[in-house]
Amino acid sequence: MTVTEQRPSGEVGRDRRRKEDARLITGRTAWTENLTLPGMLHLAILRSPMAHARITGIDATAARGAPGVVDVFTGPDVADLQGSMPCVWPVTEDTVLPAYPPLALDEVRHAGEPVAVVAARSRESALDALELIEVDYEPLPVVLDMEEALADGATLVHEASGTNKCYTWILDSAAAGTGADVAQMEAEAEVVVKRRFIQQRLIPAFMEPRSTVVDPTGDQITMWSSTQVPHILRILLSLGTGTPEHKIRVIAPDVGGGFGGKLEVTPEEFIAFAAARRLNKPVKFTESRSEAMLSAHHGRDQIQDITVTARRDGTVTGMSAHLIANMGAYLGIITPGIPILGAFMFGGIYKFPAYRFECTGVFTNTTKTDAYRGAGRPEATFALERIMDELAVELDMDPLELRRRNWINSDEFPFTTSAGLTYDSGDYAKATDRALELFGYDALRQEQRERRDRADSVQLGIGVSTYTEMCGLAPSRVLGQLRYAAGGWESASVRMLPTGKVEVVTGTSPHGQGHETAWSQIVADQLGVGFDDVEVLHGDTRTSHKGMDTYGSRSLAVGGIALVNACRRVVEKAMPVAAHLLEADPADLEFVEGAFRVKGSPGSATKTLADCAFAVFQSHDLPDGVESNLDADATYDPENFSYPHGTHLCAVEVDTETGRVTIRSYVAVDDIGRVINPMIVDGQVHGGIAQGIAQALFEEAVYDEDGNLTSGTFVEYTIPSAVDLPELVLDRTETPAPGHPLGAKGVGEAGTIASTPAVVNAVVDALRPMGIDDVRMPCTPERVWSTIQAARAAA
Ligand code: MCN
Repeated sequence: MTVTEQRPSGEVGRDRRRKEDARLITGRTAWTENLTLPGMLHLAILRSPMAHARITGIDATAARGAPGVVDVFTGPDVADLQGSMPCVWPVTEDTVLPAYPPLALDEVRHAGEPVAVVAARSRESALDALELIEVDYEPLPVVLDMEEALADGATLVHEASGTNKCYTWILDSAAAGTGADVAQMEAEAEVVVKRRFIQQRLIPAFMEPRSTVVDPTGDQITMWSSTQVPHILRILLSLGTGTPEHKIRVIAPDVGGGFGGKLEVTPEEFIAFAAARRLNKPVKFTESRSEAMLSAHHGRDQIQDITVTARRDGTVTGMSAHLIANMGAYLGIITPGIPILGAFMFGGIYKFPAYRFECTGVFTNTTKTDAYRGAGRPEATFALERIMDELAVELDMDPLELRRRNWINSDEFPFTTSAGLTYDSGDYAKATDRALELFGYDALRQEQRERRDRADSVQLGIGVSTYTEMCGLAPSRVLGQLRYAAGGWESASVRMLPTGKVEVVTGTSPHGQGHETAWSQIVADQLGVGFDDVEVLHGDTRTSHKGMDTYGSRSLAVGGIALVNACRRVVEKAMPVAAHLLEADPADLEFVEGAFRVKGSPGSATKTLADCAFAVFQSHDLPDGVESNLDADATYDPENFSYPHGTHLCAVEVDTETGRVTIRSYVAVDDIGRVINPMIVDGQVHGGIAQGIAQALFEEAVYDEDGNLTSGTFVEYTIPSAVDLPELVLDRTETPAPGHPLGAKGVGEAGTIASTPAVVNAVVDALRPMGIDDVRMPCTPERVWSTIQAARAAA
């Protein structure tokens, strides 16, 4: 039998409006917050107003007597029930893993930490009663600055650990045997450029705040949660609370965005789980926007000391990245691992013969950090692309020329970098040439010269970012080497219904990415069924117990292959049935254009999968050994990551009198291999770029000196709206991924990773004649203006 690549209906590669959007956009769906169960109680959480304090007393008498209140409890009240928050990525053998009780026991370590819970008949009653709880805090000194936290004698976030250092993780190409020695390169270098970059702290501002409903009254305890990771949540709830796994069912209904912020197993979920078991009643907890900003994990927050070495002719010889990464007060499920995801990317698309990365994770009295779109890779790409521009200035070269001289050429793949990754494919020149064509690079440079010559108060800057990234998280073997506790495989099940319709159960857990649509397109082509004949089921551990969920732009690169493989198994299973129906030998059949026929005989009788599905349903007359169903499962674990790449170009106008930055044009040419749904991909790139621009120009989480979050609402924490964003010009080149049956690479984070350095490089480029060689993010008008004033004062 021959199963060739199937594209009979040409669904793959076609713009398809997203199936799920009608219900998502109109809100006619079961968001967790919409769920109401009989007898359900509402929870409200009292949070610490202090960044560091001992709890010396809690008096909840008045709250307990308040109208509608059923229960008030604190950490010690549920010490046996609440379990401990897990971290599944201790990156070194000696990573410090402090105890992390969901509800504080006797000390709070960041503002917003949960201290007490009210369960009441309505949310309003629960919130009102919170105000009646008296907590005595004995303030303790706070440590917020990462370098201060690492200094001798620093205030300790966790006294019992004896240190604020969480870990130090090193990747050295000389030691690993993947490249030369950076120290030697630095000693011999003709040019050395060093820079410190600050990755400010960001808040993943998902549209739907987190919400959890727990029903303990059935055979299983059922939790609905607005999460990216229902499968991971189930196993960690089980391990964290000692509840048998088969007695827990987790459902992620439609989820209103996550951006990494819901790649978490949260104290609030554990608290709701404990409350439901304590009260033996269904409970609901939905956070307010302020709670989300204060206590859902934050992202980025690194100090990056970068050194690049080169020869005068522009050949780079070494890259070293020395990081301090803020963990916050506690560890989320993968907090220590976030910088490590970037560790392999500081060399980007360039041939650095020597490479060294060192990161120290540090505890401070702040909200914990964890994944935020790109997780480690935007930070790495930013530092690399910024310092490539600084090196170009040092060498008096055009920044694009420097990149061209050093990038991996298309005939050099597969290419193993000095960081130890093997990039499978790419064509950096092609993407860059296309971007330049769309951007009008030469004309913009000309205009820039003219504005500089006439000392125009509005200067033009041009920013370049040529990137690659490792996504498609998997492979399990590599994750294991990095001490990540779980695997990276993904699963898919295809159920052929008797009438030829198809149900797909995927282990991915979409929260805005449109998997129902893209998976339907893949299945339609693989099985020769209609796009509308496919139903995609996800996010319920009762329907699918096998899944690793959605993050790290992994769903298509890993889950998509599992799906293709499952479809192929369906076809293989149907082959003897079709042969029987066609009265042919199975060895003589082929499956093309969605139907079985005798090989090489177009126009002859055919049987579709629907014919076969009905025949097995009847099972009146099947050959011996043929099962009465065509269902198939597949689990896939790739050998390698997925490596999308591209070139983003940005032109900004900077008003040197006011500091205002306006993006004049933005071109992104991405290469994500073959595209399943161009419309979805454009949406992913748009959203991704918006978030990258947001880091460059708008967003920053700020704490005051006492550890209060002063950017805790959208008034102080500025997320850009559509009017703040430029018209984006998008295009793609297509270098198929060799290891993927459809040739596809991931796209979910690419826009975010590429865009931040493109924008900041443009801002710095505009101000370069003033002697400015860096502007700290976000480049707000105030910060740009202050930088200009400082430069003028120094001149
Ligand atoms: N796709 C495609 N062709 C390709 C690559 C992808 O058609 N060559 C499609 C896929 O079929 C899928 C979508 O693009 O529908 C994204 O695919 P993929 O790159 O596999 O990423 P994931 O589905 O694993 O999504 C995770 C990624 C991440 S890590 C973040 S963060 C993020 C993102 O997706 N968060 C999002 N996009 C988001 N989009 C929305 N609306 N909301 C979020 O929270």
